Amino acid sequence: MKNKFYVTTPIYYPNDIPHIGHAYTTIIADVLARWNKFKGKKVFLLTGTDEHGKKIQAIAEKFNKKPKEFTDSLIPKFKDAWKKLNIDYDRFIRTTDKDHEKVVKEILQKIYNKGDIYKGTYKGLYCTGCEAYYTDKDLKKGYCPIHKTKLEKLEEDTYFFKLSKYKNKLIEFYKKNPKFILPKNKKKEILNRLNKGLLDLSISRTSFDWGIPLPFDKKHICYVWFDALLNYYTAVKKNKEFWPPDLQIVAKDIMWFHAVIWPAILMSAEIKLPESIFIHGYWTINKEKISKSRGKTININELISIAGVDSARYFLLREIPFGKDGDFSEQALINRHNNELADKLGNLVSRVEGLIAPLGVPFYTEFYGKKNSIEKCENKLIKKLNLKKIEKLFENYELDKVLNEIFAFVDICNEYVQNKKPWETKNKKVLYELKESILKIAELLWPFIPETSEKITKQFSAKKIIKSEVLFKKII
Ligand code: ME8
Repeated sequence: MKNKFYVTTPIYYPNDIPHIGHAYTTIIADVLARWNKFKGKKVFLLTGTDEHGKKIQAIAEKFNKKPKEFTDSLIPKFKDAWKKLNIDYDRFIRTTDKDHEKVVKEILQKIYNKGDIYKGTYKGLYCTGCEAYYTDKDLKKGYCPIHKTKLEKLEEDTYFFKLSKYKNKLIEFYKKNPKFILPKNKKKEILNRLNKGLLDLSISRTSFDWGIPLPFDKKHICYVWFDALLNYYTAVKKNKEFWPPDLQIVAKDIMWFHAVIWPAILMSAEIKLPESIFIHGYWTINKEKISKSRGKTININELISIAGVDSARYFLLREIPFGKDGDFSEQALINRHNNELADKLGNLVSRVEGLIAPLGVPFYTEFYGKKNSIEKCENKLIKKLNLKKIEKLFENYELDKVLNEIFAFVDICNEYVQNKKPWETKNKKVLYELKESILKIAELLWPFIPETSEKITKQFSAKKIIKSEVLFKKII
């Protein structure tokens, strides 16, 4: 089935409530899902939580709870956040879901049977924050390159997945599928690291028990990343027509797992690989890494309380080019809310509404009521909208540029009102052109700001347009 779009977010660790970083990835997925839905495709949007492993076990212990009891208490926070942000997901998967456990065991057994898993011992440095082993050369000044924390020396019996066997196959795959790792600079980074060598991957633990036991050796618990990555496969196992994922969105912190380990597991399990892994940048807050312990974090309720849901969605996608890092500040969000959503879009809608409202139903009848009346009426204004360009930008996931393009057209419409002065000329044709253009703008903005878009569409498709409340109140 080509007419489908399967898009995924990472499954987040429910060790805390979600923040703007998680919101960013999830909103991108939602925007692209909505766009593809609008284009008539069958869409599946997956998100969820990654609940096994040492990190979750440790935090649950801190709260005197069983791991599952602890994660159960956090799941509503994620679901509530996505609901408030209007994320229209098709499944919220939890790695503790029964069907997922079954899939993980099946795949492990399959790979084991074909000889891609063997037993050995592992000595190494482990970061629980990353749930990953590091070698000396990965470290930054002796500390974890991501968390900047000290690493634990671990030595344990473990099963290894023959990851090294797939090094050349992966390189070959990237060459044949230039869109597999996006953007290009990230592909370069991955290739550089891959060319330095690829070690086999330790995929089981015996030092704790919170996870899925290996089907061929129950004393061993499956490594959390091996378990987690397979969620993307579990989620659509019953809707096979969606496989493989068309787009998997992650940030650079976990690109290695998604661009190297994940496709190698799929190659070993003889499952078709995803089309594209898109690696986006990192948000900082006032130039600092998001960190709860240092008070540098913004949760979803705080984000929405600044200027509303649509302004938050708009800001996150508009502020930074897709793939680049960005800095979050409340003032920057307020500026975009005031200067772009209120002054440009809100102003256009309210002016045109105000001009059409006094005309009542006769305006509608003139342009829409009679047979063929619309065809007779050429819309010169709407022709200035470059739809082809917008489609192309959507295809390349350049969402900030899509918004740029739509807002350039909003500017054109505002200038049109200014220049044509329909309040003086009483030219209804101009109003018709504006009305149709506004409906088109609303349609194109639906993936980004669905609530506002639906309000505009409802208002401007009515037979009798009436003056309604302002869409975006300015924040002073
Ligand atoms: O890594 N800027 O979960 P996680 C942008 N469970 N995006 C950010 C961000 C930031 N500052 N902080 C987080 C895990 N993200 C694993 C994933 S998938 C099989 C397992 C987003 O809760 C971004 O998408 O640490 C990043 O990749 C993800 O949250 C990490 O979420």
